[in-house]
Amino acid sequence: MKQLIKLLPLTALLFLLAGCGEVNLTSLDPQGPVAEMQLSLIKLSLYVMIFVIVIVFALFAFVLWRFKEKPGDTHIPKQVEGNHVLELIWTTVPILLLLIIAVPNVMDTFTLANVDADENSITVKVTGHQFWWEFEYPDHDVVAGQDMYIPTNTKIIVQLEASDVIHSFWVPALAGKQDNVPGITNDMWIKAINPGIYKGKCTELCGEAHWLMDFKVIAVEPEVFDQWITNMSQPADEPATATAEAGRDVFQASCIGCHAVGGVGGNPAVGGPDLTNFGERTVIAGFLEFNDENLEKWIRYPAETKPGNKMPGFNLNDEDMKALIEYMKGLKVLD
Ligand code: HEC
Ligand SMILES: [Cu+2]
Repeated sequence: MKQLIKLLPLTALLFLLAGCGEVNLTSLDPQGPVAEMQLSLIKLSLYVMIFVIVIVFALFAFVLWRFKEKPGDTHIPKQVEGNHVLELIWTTVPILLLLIIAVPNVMDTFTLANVDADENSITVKVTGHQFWWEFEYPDHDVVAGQDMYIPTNTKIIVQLEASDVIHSFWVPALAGKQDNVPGITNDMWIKAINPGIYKGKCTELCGEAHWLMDFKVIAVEPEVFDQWITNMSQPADEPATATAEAGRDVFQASCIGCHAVGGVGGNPAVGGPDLTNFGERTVIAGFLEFNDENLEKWIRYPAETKPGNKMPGFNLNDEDMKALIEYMKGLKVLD
């Protein structure tokens, strides 16, 4: 017991640290109406529970103190079995408390389940793959990998699907999690108030690299989003330099079969993320800091870098590698 007590401060510290972690990977700082509604429901239940616990413990302490057996006690306290007033109180108070929780929950559930389009809503089909994310904009014929661009203050209707196993789409700052299930489309909606980058994670254990299956929701002003959509749906720009042009040749020889750029290439069966705007990513494959060294490491040794992922490694010579990297960094659609 003494040892356990000694461990208490350490445990408390652990819980505190667990709360820090990455910025905005939290439901406690909502950035849109869905997350706000969900947080207010969490708080409401919490307050009701605190109220019940305080009352119950207070009564318990009072009873312990008031009816403690004292030396010389001869009678037992007055018995209350069948007392109508008491029975009424402990039936109606819990009913009232449950109603206080139930009414807003049911009302918000209807609001959250309403995935009907409004005049400026957009639809994004989100497909989970082992171990990366695909974002398709069916109204615009655009596909993007890893980063989900959305316009601010717009209802985004999200259609969740999966190509292999169950994944789960979670962007805590914008909404609670929901599963991507193969063969089923789950609908939800999100809305971001302010421009910003909101971190997301897969939260259904889906295989070896599940823990690295991170993504971002990038919310931009509607004008920027329109620009992004237009540029994503156009053929890729010509490479800016001769080296990048040589890099494009390498890409077309080795990579285009799995990765599309500017609407060309890719393969839904064995493919990888669309790389049209790859130069604008801040991480590679969801988690590796974006720089030349890591990009080379990824292309040469993907299996060691993100164990379990489905990209084969490429043993290119240094000149080809340099050109390929220059080409890939130039894949941008927003300037
Ligand atoms: C057989 C299909 C296949 C081929 C060929 C292939 N890749 Fe990939 N690639 C993938 C898959 C699958 C992923 C996703 C890996 C993951 O994160 O789980 C991927 C991911 C990537 C990523 C990370 C993308 C992102 O958005 O973060 C880069 C960069 C990349 N590949 C570059 C290349 C290059 C360069 C080549 C050619 C030299 C190439 N790939 C060839 C399947 C392939
Ligand atoms: Cu997953």
